Order: sequence, then structure tokens, then C-alpha cells
Amino acid sequence: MIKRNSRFDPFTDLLFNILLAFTFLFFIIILFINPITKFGNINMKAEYIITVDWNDNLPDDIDLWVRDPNGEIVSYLKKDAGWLHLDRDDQGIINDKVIIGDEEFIYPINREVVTLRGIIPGNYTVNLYMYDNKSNKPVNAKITIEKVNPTLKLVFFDDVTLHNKDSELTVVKFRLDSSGNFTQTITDNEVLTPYGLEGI
Ligand SMILES: [Ca+2]
Ligand SMILES: [Ca+2]
Repeated sequence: MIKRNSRFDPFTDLLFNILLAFTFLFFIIILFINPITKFGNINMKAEYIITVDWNDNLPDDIDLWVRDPNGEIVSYLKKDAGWLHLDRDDQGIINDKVIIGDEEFIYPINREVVTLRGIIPGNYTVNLYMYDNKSNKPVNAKITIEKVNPTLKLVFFDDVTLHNKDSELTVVKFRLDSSGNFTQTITDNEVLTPYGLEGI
């Protein structure tokens, strides 16, 4: 009888170690690839992303309001409206604190994001509303609209100022065709909120 493992074989030992090393590397690569794949899937669920940013650490509360061609309006009052979705009502610094264990962490970003999860052809209106103006100063806000597919592309950018509490401003109106192509249209000021207030 031949005892295959009865003596040390450097070549077999080397091959075995190389195989082990490749197996280990394979699992490491899989671990790193998985989160990226999940992140990619989340982004692909949106066709357009509308973002408003105002300066970090400001206590002021700005709201994003968007109306789709069917008349559905998304805002903090209705975070899912048709295929529009608001991810979070950012209230300045009020909801920026998170307690983890015994420690308090502050996430000072001021940002609201509305995603269009599908293409409804027609006209859209994007408004900003100053819900609270605790700083008692005008607040500058930056609005971007990005087309997600087939690759991320900036299609609109503007920089506006909201001067006081309860002011409402139409930032942009745009049209999507049946293929999802973006065209900016004439922007007259229009109130989307139910508060019945005049725009600035
Ligand atoms: Ca808000
Ligand atoms: Ca905030």
C-alpha cells in the first residue's frame, strides 16, 4: 500500500497553501463587493433626485415641495405621493442629534431629498418653503436636480435666498417626456403649500 501522506511533499504543500490563500482572498473580495452592490441597487430605484441644501448647523427649517403631472404633491405632510418620495423632513438642528449608547452625536447636515421613482410624462413644479427662521436671517439654499439613468447627470442647479418665515418660492418648473428627458419650462411663482400664503 502506498501511503500518500506518509512523508513531506513540498510541492503539494505549496499548492495547498496557494489554494488557501486564493480562497481567503475570494471571501474578502465578496465581503467588499456586497455593500457596493446593495448601494447601487438603491440608487437605481430612482429616475431623478431633487436635493435642497442649506448651510450646516443653521437652526432654520426649509421644506421641499414637489408636484407631479397628476397633481400629487410630496412634502413632509405626505412623504409618498404617487412616484414622488421625500426621504426626510430636515428641521434644521432639531432632528440632527442621535444618541448612541450614552453618547450624543450631531449630524449637522441640512438637506432634504425628493426622488422620482418612475417617469410620469408632463410638468413638475419644485417649491421651497421656509417653515421656521430661528436664525432671523435670510437663508441661502442650493437646489440640484440629477438624472439617474443611464448615468448620473446634473440637469439643473440654482441658488436662491428665502428671506423670512413662511415665505414660499417656486425654484423651477420642468417637463419630462415619455422617455424621461428633462426640459426646464417657464418658472412663475406658484404656491403649493396649503397655508395660503403669498410667495416672495
Ligand atoms: Ca424641513
Ligand atoms: Ca439638519
